[in-house]
Amino acid sequence: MRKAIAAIPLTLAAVAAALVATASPASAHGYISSPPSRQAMCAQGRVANCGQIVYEPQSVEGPKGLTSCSGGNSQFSQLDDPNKGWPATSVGNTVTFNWVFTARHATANFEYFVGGTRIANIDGGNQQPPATVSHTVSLGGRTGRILVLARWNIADTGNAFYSCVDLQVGTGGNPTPTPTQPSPSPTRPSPTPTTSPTATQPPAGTTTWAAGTAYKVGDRVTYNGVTYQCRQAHTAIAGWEPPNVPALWQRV
Ligand SMILES: [Cu+2]
Repeated sequence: MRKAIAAIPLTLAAVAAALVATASPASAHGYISSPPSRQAMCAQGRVANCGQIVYEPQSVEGPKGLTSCSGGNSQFSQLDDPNKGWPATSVGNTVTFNWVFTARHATANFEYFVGGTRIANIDGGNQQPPATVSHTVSLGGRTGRILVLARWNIADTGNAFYSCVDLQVGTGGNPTPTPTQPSPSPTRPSPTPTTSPTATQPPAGTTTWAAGTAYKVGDRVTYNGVTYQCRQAHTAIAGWEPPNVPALWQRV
């Protein structure tokens, strides 16, 4: 009897710890959604056995100045593994990188690197970024397979968010991948499929928002009786409910 009573506080402590662990990271930060970064490939199920990153592709946060795809986080070390069969997106000599922000932190700048050389530096003015951000970056005539490391440097902390993007440049590849932006859409031959093998596909028409669903640009959902339209292709996770993430959902 005494033992049973003593066990109760332990159980409560475990529940509380679990709540803290799951509640904190899911709704903050940001990452490159297209061309798909390594964490996006993992979150979409296009690369398997990625570990924890599938639940929080936006959370690759580490001290500024690192050059690793994991941002120095051992729990995300799979992102540093060059032998994981990362799909490379075919692009031309310029690429438009699209960021998803689940928290719009005041921004010092965005930096892009290839092989230790900085190829772009975009000032953030120490301001909150808008709901969606796209950067068109020249690859400087590089060809073949490259790895781009992007750093989102936060203005008011010592930290940055890291995204690595595998690209196949030139050599008859496709032009810059379809930007997943709502803004002026030039006519294009066929939209890039953003399907993934593991995520659930939403049925046609307006559906109720659900975590674990792969949404594409233009999909419509309802959440708490309000209708939203998808602005950037993504796989939904808890914490990314439409009212929380204007980068992903526009109220209609
Ligand atoms: Cu954050």
